[in-house]
Amino acid sequence: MSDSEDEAPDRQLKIVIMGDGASGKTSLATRYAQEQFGRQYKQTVGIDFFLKRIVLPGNVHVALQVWDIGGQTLGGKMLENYIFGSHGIVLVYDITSYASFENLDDWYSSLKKVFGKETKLPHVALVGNKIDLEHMRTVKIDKHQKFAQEKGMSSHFVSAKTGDSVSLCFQRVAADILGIKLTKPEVEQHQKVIKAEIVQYKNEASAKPVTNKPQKSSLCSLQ
Ligand code: G3D
Ligand code: MG
Repeated sequence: MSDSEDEAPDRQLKIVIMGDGASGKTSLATRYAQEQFGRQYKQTVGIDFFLKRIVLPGNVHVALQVWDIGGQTLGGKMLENYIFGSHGIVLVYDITSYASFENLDDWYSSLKKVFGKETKLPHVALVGNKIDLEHMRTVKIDKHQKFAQEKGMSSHFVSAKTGDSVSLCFQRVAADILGIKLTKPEVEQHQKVIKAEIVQYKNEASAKPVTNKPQKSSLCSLQ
């Protein structure tokens, strides 16, 4: 653990990744987490979020709690618990699945229901995932932009598979929440593709951590 990781962060932010099954929530969370862990890990059942420490312009140290709603579906009983207290919501869809985009309307409504009419919604980011499959895109960029604009969301395109813009996406979400402007070099630095293999989730239910060593508890579960 480096010195900077020992330092208390200036801010702690909770970010929740929502969206249809198979849109790539777990891949996105895992891809972003891998940067920190520098090795593969498989998500085990019961792990709901990981912590990631980042530094924003102005030397603002932020601890990001990134939550994956897992198998929660629209109207799921636990959904409210996941969303509760969040500062940012990442609404993810698969650019090759029009249904996953259309359903974001319902995901957004469920968000409004949880937060109520009077309360301000947390920052919402619209994320089109799987841009490595551009040739199979079924959701036009115009549609994406219009939806984001209408709802006051920030707009992002990523590939959890190649890592394209994944780190930039979370960096921008954190900066937006805190009202910090990213500099051009910052943006360029985070645009870099994170070189790591994508994890296969086929046996998610029986997945075990890759090593038997005791793990540092950056992974946490909702009881
Ligand atoms: P979920 O957590 O939202 O349910 P997953 O989605 O992260 O489990 O991803 C669902 C499937 O999409 C997985 O494929 C995963 O590998 C794939 N996937 C996720 N992100 C990307 C991406 O950016 N590009 C491509 N090409 N595929 C992606 P399988 O086949 O394992 O079900
Ligand atoms: Mg998942």
